[in-house]
Amino acid sequence: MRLCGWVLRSKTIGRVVIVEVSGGDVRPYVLVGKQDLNPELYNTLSTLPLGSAVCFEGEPAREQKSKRGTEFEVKSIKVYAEPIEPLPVELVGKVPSLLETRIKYRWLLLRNPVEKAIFRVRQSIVQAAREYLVNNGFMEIHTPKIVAAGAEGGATLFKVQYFEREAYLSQSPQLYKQILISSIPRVFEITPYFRAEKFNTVRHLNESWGIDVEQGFIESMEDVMNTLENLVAYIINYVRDKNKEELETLDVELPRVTTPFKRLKFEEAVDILRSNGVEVPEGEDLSDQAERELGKIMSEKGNDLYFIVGFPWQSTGFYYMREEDGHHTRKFDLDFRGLEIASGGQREHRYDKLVEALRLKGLDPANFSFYLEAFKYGMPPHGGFGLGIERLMMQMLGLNNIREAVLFVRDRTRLVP
Ligand code: ATP
Ligand code: AMO
Repeated sequence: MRLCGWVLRSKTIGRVVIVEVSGGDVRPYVLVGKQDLNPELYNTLSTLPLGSAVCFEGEPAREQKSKRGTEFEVKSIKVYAEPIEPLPVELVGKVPSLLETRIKYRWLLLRNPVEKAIFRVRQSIVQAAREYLVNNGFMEIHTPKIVAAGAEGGATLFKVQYFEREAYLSQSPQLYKQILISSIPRVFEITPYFRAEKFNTVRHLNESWGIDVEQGFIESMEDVMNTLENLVAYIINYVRDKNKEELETLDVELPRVTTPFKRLKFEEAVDILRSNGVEVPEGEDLSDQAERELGKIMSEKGNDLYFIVGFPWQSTGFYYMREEDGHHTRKFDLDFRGLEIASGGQREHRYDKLVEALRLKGLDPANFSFYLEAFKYGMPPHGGFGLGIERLMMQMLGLNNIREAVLFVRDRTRLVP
């Protein structure tokens, strides 16, 4: 077989040279050249500069002695490119602890098994999600990322000049996935979210990715929560089964996930926190510190993943259905060890109520006429959610900073690479 990659590490021990090549697998290919057996190959391998791009012909060795990767018996090797400057970062051993360096040189550090493993898990998450959703009758859609109206509040909109008009980068496919429920019963999109989050936190990006789902003809919010918990369980168990090498490389143990997840009413969450001495001001959303505390308390009871349901209407988006009591909404969050990884809920599908909700939230229905029109011609009860891919990765892999979960970071200070 022919395999290709980059020379990651090279070591000569007496008459034996061992070269590690970082290629398509998590673990490197290990090429062994023995002077006594094949002097020509030994010479070529011994003089390969670190970082060279090479392809080799060979077969996996019958005896696998290396702990670092798969050993190959090499028949021939060809060099395609050599570095013209020394590598700017150390690619072997432990990945640099300085996040700054990791972000700047991620494209090169991906030759390191640890860095590569993170993004192979990301790829599996997307693949598992697509597999689960398609198998359950959801159709994959693509909606515009240059939009005329935001759905998640004006404060985090990025403005763009769209010819003579002002437009925005899409914060979420919310309005479009709902519009499509007027003709397709189940849709999903794997999509970027652009949000002008002004602060630097370890769990916010300005360009992040989500798995967005919308489901029509629901009986209640429970239908949507079922879809989300089954999807998350499917994704985590998929990675657990298919990414054993990656998880081992990252030193991560992923317990098997079972459903259903615990449902906690918002007021219950507040009570639990207060009885544990955490202050929660009346009428406010949970602070991130309160969320983390709640995560610890829930994990101790064996609930790493849990829903918080029934948020006060004043703190939620206009599109969530308001309960009869006027105070609560059919909105839920899904938290994973104290971090919100998804939110969603049942939507207001009744035209008049939706117009009223826009007004009550201080928004001008005229700006949403393209959206409202879809509610005039038989819009069924529906609901959905957005699941943050990087947030899910953080909690699955124990990453401390969301910036570790994205190839090219977009935050307040980073626009390159
Ligand atoms: P999302 O914006 O996706 O709904 P979130 O995690 O930002 O999720 P919020 O409900 O907006 O959740 O906020 C939860 C807590 O996090 C709040 O206490 C809020 O003060 C804090 N928070 C939200 N955004 C930021 C930010 N950009 N920087 C610092 N703190 C933030
Ligand atoms: P929400 O605003 O809660 O809901 O976003 C859904 C999920 O997306 C992730 N997320 C982010 N991750 C990193 N950086 C960010 N700046 C960021 N913003 C959001 C989080 C969050 O839980 N339209 C609704 C969803 C719906 O109701 O269908 C929405 O966007 O994991």
